[in-house]
Amino acid sequence: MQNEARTIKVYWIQAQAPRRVLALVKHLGIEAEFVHLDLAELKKPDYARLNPNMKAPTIVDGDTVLWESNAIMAHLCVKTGSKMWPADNPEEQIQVMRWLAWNDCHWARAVGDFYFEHIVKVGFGAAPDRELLKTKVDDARRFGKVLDDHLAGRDYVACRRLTIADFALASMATDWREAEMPFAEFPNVVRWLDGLMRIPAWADPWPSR
Ligand SMILES: N[C@@H](CCC(=O)N[C@@H](CS)C(=O)NCC(=O)O)C(=O)O
Repeated sequence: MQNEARTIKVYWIQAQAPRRVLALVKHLGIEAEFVHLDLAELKKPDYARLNPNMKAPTIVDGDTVLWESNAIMAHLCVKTGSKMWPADNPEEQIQVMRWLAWNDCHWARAVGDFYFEHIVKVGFGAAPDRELLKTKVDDARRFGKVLDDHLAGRDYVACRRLTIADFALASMATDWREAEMPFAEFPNVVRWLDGLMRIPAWADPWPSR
């Protein structure tokens, strides 16, 4: 799998999970063909054969068809030898996996409604439901504090360097100000998110359509 020259296909929509993969492809300088889909195209049989969840992202890399953005990011790192997924270091893998799991079980759920109401819905021209979000503030603060405490004295969430865990955790929280996530009280979270935005591929991951 290492360093093969074939061009991968990346199926994407403009949303947080594809953002991780698109940013990584750009950051690692991987040659890729980008296939933009609309929401209706996600549900068509041709795409459902690649990704039965009918969601994005999906990649096709030779005979490998892969969905789930975190698995795709790990695959791309293995392919290019990037230490953003520490394939040859089990101790570091455990660190990265801890944060990927925490993201899926806690963080994404805590910030997801803010992201959905302010970024996704507003993107479709609908108004955010701020009454609903009032009920989500406690969880956002609870897990925001966990992350803030962890990031004290750290620039990245795992392994003291940029890993796929940073891209996974940041993908819904990047636009936290616009999404009115209650993170102004968490200086380490803000410093980390602002720091990621200085990575060109993270700040602007979107291919031209
Ligand atoms: N856990 C999946 C999430 C995939 C997912 O939910 N993708 C969303 C965009 S962030 C999507 O395709 N939404 C369109 C839809 O559900 O119709 C991953 O990380 O790849």
